[in-house]
Amino acid sequence: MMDQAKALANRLNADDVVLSSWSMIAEPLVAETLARSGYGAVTLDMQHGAHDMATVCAAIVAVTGAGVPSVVRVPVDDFASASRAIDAGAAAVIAPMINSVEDALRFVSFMKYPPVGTRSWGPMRAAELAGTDLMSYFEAANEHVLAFAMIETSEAVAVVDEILAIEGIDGVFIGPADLSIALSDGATVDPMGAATKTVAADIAERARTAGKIAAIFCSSLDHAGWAAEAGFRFIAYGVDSSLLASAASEVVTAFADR
Ligand code: 3PY
Ligand code: MG
Repeated sequence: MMDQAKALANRLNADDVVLSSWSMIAEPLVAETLARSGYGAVTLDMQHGAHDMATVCAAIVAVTGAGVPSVVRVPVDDFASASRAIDAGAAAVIAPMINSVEDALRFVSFMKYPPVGTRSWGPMRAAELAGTDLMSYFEAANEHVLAFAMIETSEAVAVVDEILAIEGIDGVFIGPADLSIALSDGATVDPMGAATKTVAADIAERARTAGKIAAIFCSSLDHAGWAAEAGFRFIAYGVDSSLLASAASEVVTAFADR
């Protein structure tokens, strides 16, 4: 079986745009369906989605079996789950609300083996799914298994260059909804608004200058297209529950209009 962490890292490092779907329904078959629909990755959301570690482990098997990399967004401050997700075979982890250099360093410590971090040994499942032996996994893991720090608060924006400079932070992932709440001081949620886009595009450029990957969550096809133009390379667009709801309502409307 192909090493999906290596495949994802290689694509992103080659400046390829990777479109990820977003799995909130904690059902591995749904994640697998997204993987088989042509997406470049499937992100399993433990922060706002219904996934727990058991469904993440099962979904990683299903998505990997479809030949697609799995990415896991862990809950806030749950760096232990980051280590567990990559032990289970996730190609990358997205950590929400990384608001300081200290938060970022702590995230790295759970994601990377020494000397970069202090990740604990136990990647049997990851090596098995990647079709590699444990020593080869160990030698390549720090390079191929990606750590994305979410930038979605004013505190994070203020120190984004310092976060980008940290060895072991492979990229930054913009959360435009939370960012818009922060930028408006709680006045609105406007993930696709001009103010949010300006700050996000600036961060994408800073990431690229630092040699790191720019990633973002998008809420429409236009938004995703804008993100690709702005230099984002890992673009999450397409939430399973919304995709299902819109397809279902199209059917109901079409039947009513027949
Ligand atoms: C945000 O927009 O705040 C996110 O976290 C996207 O999932
Ligand atoms: Mg958020």
